[in-house]
Amino acid sequence: MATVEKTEGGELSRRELLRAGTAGAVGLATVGGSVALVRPNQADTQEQQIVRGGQEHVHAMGTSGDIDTSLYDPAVHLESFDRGRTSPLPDGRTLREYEITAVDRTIEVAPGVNFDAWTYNGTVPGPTLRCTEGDSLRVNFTNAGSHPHTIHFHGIHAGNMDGVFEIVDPGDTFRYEFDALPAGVQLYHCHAAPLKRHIHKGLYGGFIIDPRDRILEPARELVMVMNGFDTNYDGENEVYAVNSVAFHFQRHPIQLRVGELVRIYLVNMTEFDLVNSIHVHGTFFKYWRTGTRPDHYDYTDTVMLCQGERGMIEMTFEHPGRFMFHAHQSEFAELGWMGLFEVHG
Ligand SMILES: [Cu+2]
Repeated sequence: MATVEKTEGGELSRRELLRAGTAGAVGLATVGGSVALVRPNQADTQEQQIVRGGQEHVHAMGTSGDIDTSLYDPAVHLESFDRGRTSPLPDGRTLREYEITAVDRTIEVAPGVNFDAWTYNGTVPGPTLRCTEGDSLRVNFTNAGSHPHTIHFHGIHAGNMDGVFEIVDPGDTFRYEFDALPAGVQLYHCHAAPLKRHIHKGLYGGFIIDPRDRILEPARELVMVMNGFDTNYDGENEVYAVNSVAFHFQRHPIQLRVGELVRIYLVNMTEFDLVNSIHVHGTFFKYWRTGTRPDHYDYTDTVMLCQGERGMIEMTFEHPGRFMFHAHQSEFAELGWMGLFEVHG
């Protein structure tokens, strides 16, 4: 059994986590006792991060135990879409109304690893908003958090609906109104300064605008938001994941059938690292960058996305078995960005 070293002051760095990995424990597993992760400035006790240790079994790669999924389940987020409250408009279009509240919440980013997040509606990522191209959207935003926030939507809209200059202070509200344009895989995130911190704390989510004039083939639809967490506030991520929880889809493989069409809405919200990536084993996929041009796709098994970049994947598996999907940056994979498809014949 490997042990995880601590630096002076009790911090556990990402490099140490990786070194622990190469010694046999890999990734985020902690062995025996408890290891406190605290930011360099220990005066800010609100943001102390604690790793609860314990006498836990260590796997070859991954984490031991499981998270409490009663507050947030990455597998539920994977297939959940918030389509808002709809009502018809006189011009024949649809009005779609969403309620978004920013709240501070401690989330579990790996079994026993807590992170003091800032969230939209209590989860990281926030809800995946979904609408149809041309819909009239109304987003009622309440800031119930401890810091000023906004919602900045990627899309085509008026300057005063851009969620940059209209800072919403704690206790205040703001209504964003704009039309859903253009069709594709979009995203939203807080745009209050310092931007890097507000995004990294968890204020982001997927925003899917379905095309109006063409129906996508029926498919198993999955939302994967690639993200990372700087649990000791040293300016780099200690934990990587899709949908926030390290190795979650390795512990709980995504169940598929041979020949089943799978469509992944992929969004990269990783801070601190310029690019992230996804590699799928055992098959190749079509990839539409931003999902905006149906006539233009790549056929590959690996794509890389810059911060804020997103796209749409479609694929099927021709063979049954267990197939990994993960960042092709091996370091990210070993720190949690690793999952499995379990394909049944
Ligand atoms: Cu913010």
